[in-house]
Amino acid sequence: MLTLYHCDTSYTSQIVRLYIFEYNIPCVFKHIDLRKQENITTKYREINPKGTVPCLVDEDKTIIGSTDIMDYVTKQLISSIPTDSELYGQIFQFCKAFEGIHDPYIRLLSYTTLFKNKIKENNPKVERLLKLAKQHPWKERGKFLTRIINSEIPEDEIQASKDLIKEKLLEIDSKCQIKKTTFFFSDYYSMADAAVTAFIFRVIKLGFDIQCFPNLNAYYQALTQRNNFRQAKIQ
Ligand SMILES: N[C@@H](CCC(=O)N[C@@H](CS)C(=O)NCC(=O)O)C(=O)O
Repeated sequence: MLTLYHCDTSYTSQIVRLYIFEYNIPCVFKHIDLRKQENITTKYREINPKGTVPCLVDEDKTIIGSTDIMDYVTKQLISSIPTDSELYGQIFQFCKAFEGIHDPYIRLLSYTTLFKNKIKENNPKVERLLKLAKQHPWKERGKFLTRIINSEIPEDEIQASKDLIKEKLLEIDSKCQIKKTTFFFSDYYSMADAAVTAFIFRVIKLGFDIQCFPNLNAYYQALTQRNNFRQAKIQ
């Protein structure tokens, strides 16, 4: 049986949850609360030394990272998807590159707008929070969290993230306009559909208006009507 370590509000966990529910993959879900820094406890670091979610465990195998997890699940359990095709390779590459939008752009905006106060509510002592950030097994992440806690993110960095996300929305809208397939790349629901759905959900939460991207909007609305969107409890 697969075990997915995830967090309810984590964007990359949401991608994997969408995919797992779309294909009814039998899986045990274990919640790691990022607001309480459960991801950097010794216990969780024994599972994933990087201290991130999502992380999939299948008996003696551990897979870290949303695209690699979906790739693993597809190859092990979804026989209807031809994983040796050129199309599958393109989908995989798209999702890998898309991870680079999350980190740093989506992450920076999520922390500066949505999560900062939530983390502080769960950890009222700033000193303790800074200590935890220092203990982060991924040094760069720890430094990033320290900058967030100390409100050290300059406005131009925030603006650059917003500009990059607008560019991505435009690209997705253009692709939705010209595509001849049911889904983003293919006539089957692929990991790219999961990644793009979670991305659009998050950017709406971050205050972006998607009404000015009509093709993207129509594609997104259709995806939110699917059962997996409800089951994956995207929030
Ligand atoms: N590229 C990875 C990113 C994983 C990642 O950064 N996850 C975030 C949540 S969305 C996390 O674990 N953050 C906790 C931390 O870095 O302390 C993926 O796609 O899975």
